[in-house]
Amino acid sequence: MAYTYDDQNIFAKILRGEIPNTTVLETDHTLAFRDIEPQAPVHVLVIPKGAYVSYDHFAAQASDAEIVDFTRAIAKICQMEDITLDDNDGFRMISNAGAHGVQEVPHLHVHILGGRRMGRMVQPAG
Ligand code: DGP
Repeated sequence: MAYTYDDQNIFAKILRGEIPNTTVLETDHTLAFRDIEPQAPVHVLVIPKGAYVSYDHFAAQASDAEIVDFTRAIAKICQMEDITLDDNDGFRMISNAGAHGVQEVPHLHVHILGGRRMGRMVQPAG
């Protein structure tokens, strides 16, 4: 099945520099920036620069270089934000996809949340 990517989504506009962001890290294939409505003391969004709508799309079709870059960027961000498990209290990582995942922005993003206990993972449907 083909994935459909809407290049007018807000993160595509951020990647094109049409909308400002507070960048945490930029690499060859990845951009990480602070969420505009943070849900925790640390709330970073990590996105690939490529046109992928969801994690399954990325995992299936991105190049090895993109996948390695994205994954290593997540490690780096956790270190930069002091939420790694080697010396800190950890974090939650979420990637919503589609209607059931309640994804608002249709460009793959991973939320990295930390700095407080996150509570139960899944809330009642809303
Ligand atoms: P999701 O429901 O997983 O698609 O989350 C989308 C997130 O994107 C949500 O936490 C708010 C954030 N967001 C939406 N618009 C902007 C924006 O213009 N800038 C930034 N930094 N974050 C945004």
